[in-house]
Amino acid sequence: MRSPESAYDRRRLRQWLAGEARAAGVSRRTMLRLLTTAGLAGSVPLPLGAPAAAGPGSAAGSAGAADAPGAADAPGIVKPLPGAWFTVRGTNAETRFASLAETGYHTPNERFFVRNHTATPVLTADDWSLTVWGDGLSHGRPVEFTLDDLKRLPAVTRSAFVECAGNGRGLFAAQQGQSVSGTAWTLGAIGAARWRGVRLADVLRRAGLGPGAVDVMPRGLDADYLTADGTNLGRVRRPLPLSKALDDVLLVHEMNGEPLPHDHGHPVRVLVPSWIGIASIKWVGDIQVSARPLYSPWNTDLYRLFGDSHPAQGSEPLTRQTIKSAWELDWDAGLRAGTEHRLTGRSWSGTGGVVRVEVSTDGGGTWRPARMHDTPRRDGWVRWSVLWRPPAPGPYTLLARATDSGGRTQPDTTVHNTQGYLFDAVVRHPVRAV
Ligand SMILES: Nc1nc2c(c(=O)[nH]1)N[C@H]1C(S)=C(S)[C@@H](COP(=O)(O)O)O[C@H]1N2
Ligand SMILES: [Mo]
Repeated sequence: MRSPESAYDRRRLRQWLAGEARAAGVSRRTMLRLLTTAGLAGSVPLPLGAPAAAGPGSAAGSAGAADAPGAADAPGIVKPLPGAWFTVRGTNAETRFASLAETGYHTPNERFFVRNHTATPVLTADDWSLTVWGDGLSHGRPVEFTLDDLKRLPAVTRSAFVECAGNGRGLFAAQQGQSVSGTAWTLGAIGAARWRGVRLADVLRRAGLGPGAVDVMPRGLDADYLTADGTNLGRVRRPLPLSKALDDVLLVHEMNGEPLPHDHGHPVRVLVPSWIGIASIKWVGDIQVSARPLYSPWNTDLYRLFGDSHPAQGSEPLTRQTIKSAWELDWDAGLRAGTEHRLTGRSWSGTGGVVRVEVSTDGGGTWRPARMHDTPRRDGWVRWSVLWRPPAPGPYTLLARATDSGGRTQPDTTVHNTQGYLFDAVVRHPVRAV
């Protein structure tokens, strides 16, 4: 069965092929790959040496990106990263899942994971503006919004998690013996917050959304991203289909009742509920509205599934998050044998609320239901608990397996992909009874 996203991708490709002639920043290589995927290579003339998508010059936000004072151990992250809460991974900070046991449903801003391609730009709300531009606007002229302009639109508050597409990536190696590229997160590249902002739909309509628009592409004000081999991919940006943009996407300026912290996109970020984290562009400075399909490295070479089990030219661009569970325990946590413990964890899914969690304390031999503490909600997680008395000292393996409202259950293994996205397998969590 084709997913709506796949149908969407094909529609975009058809629109492209229908001959809106200009290449909107698509590399020849990318175009060739897309055409090959669609079985159309050779049938369409390719624009040679197409220029990178050009923004409206300096209109892409007037805020200056000052160099962020980085924490000593994570260059570019502004907030403190105490070891009890975070594991630093390059320019990123992973939340230690065990530290969430002390928190409620929402992840405190201080403990929320940070995924930075480069460094947090320290921006000032007063200097910030958002430029909405592109040939998908009916009048074709760029429109600017200040934060005060946004705040005059109807306010929306909602809870949602933001989770990196690579969350759990380290388990491809640790649990499945497979090598993948990218940050080797365990399970803490996720946080849930209460966000406040405005509907992107309201902003787009206010900007003069035209009938021909098909894609919108928010872009961050952080620095250009250079890959390990030195290729400049430009500023972080990823197209969204207009249908999603008009559905439930927000532009948010508050996180858990506070102004959005610097590391999480101050003063304004995009929030794309239930989709992979890269869709939720931080420090958004401009949004291109296009009558043609848009491409960026973040929906072509990145954030698709590549590898032996996937189409030679990659899957469709990833959209919704997958399903996962995590124990609020350190790896190899010590638990007293012969004592009853109340163990806790969380489960979530991008395709529906989690309705059932089963746990095993004997490495998967026997299973029993966990006690659920939250109502299943789309875009949210559920907290759960289970009582367990380790019978004798020694090593044990804890497992938790979630099922969502769509009937999807975590599998035993995740199909490999070279960039380690969307790990969804039941995690084997080692503990020691002492
Ligand atoms: N401008 C910009 N937006 C960005 C990123 C970035 O590096 N720059 N990282 C993305 C990725 S990959 C993820 S997972 C989320 C992480 O959001 P957080 O740092 O607030 O937890 O932000 C997304 N938005
Ligand atoms: Mo991410």
